[in-house]
Amino acid sequence: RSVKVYAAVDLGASSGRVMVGRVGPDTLELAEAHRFVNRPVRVPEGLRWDVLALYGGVLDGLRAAGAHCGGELDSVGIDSWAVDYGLLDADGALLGNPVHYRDARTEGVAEKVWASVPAAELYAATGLQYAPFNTLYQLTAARETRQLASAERLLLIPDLLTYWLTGEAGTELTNASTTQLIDPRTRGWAHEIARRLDIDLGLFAPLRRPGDPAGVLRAEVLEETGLTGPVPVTTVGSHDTASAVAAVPAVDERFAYICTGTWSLAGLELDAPVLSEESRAANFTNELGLDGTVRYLRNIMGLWLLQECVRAWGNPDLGTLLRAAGEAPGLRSVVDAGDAAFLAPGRMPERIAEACRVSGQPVPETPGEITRCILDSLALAHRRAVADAQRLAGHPVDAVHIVGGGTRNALLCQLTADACGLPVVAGPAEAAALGNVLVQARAHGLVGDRTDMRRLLARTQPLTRYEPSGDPAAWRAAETRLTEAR
Ligand code: LFR
Repeated sequence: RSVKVYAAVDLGASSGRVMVGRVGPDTLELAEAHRFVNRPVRVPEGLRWDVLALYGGVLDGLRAAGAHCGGELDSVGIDSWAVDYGLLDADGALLGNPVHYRDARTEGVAEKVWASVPAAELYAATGLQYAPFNTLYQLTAARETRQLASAERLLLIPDLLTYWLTGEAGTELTNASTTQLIDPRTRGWAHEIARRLDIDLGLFAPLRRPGDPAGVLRAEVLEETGLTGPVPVTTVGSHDTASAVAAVPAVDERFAYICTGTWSLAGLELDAPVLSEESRAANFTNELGLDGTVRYLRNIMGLWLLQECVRAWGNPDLGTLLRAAGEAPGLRSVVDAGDAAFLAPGRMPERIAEACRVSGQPVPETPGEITRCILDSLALAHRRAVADAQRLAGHPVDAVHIVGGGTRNALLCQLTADACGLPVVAGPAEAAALGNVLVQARAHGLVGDRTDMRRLLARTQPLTRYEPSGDPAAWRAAETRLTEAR
C-alpha cells in the first residue's frame, strides 16, 4: 500500500480522542474515530486523573480506528498533556490514581526546592520556566508519602498507557523535558539537580526518542480491539505540545507559534536553549521538540479561562457567546492571562471580575463582556510572548501560526493578529494528532525530515489567514495598563 494508516491517541485535559491518519506521498488525511471525556475527579485526598477510564477510552478508540481500515493499522502513537505520572510497584501494578497537575499539593513547595537549589541555578541547569506543577515540584511534594516510597517505576501519562498496551516501559524525551529533570543542552538527565533534591532518577525507565519503536500491542489488546497483529506502537513527541509544534505548517524559519487549547503555548522553535537570567525573569521555558530542537515558549493560561466560565454559566451555546463577545466593546478591561492565580478550577467569572476590580478597570458583567475580556487578555498575552521570545532569542519572525482548538475561534485569531501586528495563519486544529501521525509516518519512511512534514501539512491542510487590523496604539496602551497594574 502506498497509503498507510496510523492511529493517533491524543489526550487533552478535557477530552481524549483517537484519530485515524492516512499518509502517502501527497496524502495527509485525518478522521476522528472516537472521542471521550476526560473528567478529573476530586476525592478526599485531592484532584486525580481517572486513568483507567482514559485507558478504556483508548481501547474503545483503537477498536473504532480498526473499523476504518479493516483492522489493519500500520502503527499507533500516543501523546498527552505533560508533567503528570503514575507510579508502579515492583510487580508493575499502578499505585493509586495519577495526581492532577492542578492539585493543590504543590502549594508552597517551590520555596522548599529553592532553599536547596536556588531558582536561578535551577533555570540555568534545566531551562524550565517556573510552574508549580513541573514534575520536580510534584515529586518534592510527594517526598514523604508511602506511595512514592514503595514505587519502583515512574511513568509519564503517555508512557504509562504505552506500557499497558505493549508491556514495555520507556520515558519519552520531549515529555521528559517537562519534568525539569532534563538538561536541555545535553538532552540527558540533570543528575546533579536530582541528587541535590533527593529525587531518584532510577524511577524513570530508559529514555526513548520520537520515532523509536515502543513495542507491539499485547495479544489481549489485539483481542479486545479486534485489530490484526502485529501492530507496532511508535514513540511520537508524546508531549502534546511537541506533537503540535511538529505540525505547524510553516514554510520557513521566521515564524512564531501559538498552540491553543486549554493552554496557550506561545514561542519559537530553536536549535539551542536560551538560559539567560533575562529569559528566566521573563518566564520562558526550554522544552525539547523533535530532532533535538528546543521549544522556547511561555505557558499562558489559555482557553481554560473561558472553559471554566462556560462551566460556571451552565454550558451556554458557544457560538452565541462568541458573537456577544465580538459585539462587546474591545480592550475595556484586561487581566494577566499568565497569572498562576487562575490555575485552580472554580469560580472563574468572579475571579476575573475581581482581577479587573483590583486593577482599577471597569468590571465586565455579562457573559459576553467577560468573554471579550478573556479573549482580549489572551491576545495581549500572545502579543507579549511573541515579542519577548523574538527579543530574548534574537530570532525575528514574519508570521504567527496558531494551531490547536483555538483556531476554531475566529475572534481570538483576529485579536491575536491585531495585538501582535503580524499576520496569523490559523490551522490545523488537530495539530497534536497530525504531528503524532507524521512522526509515525516518518519512522516508517513515508515522509522525509521536519521540513517535508511541514510542506505536506501546508499542501494538504485548510488554513485561514488573518491580517492585522485595528489600532496598534490601543494594544500598546492596554499592555502598559496591565504592566502598571502588576
Ligand atoms: C498542554 C500542556 C502544556 C503543559 C500543560 C500541563 O496540553 O501539555 O504544554 O504545560 O499541558 O501538562
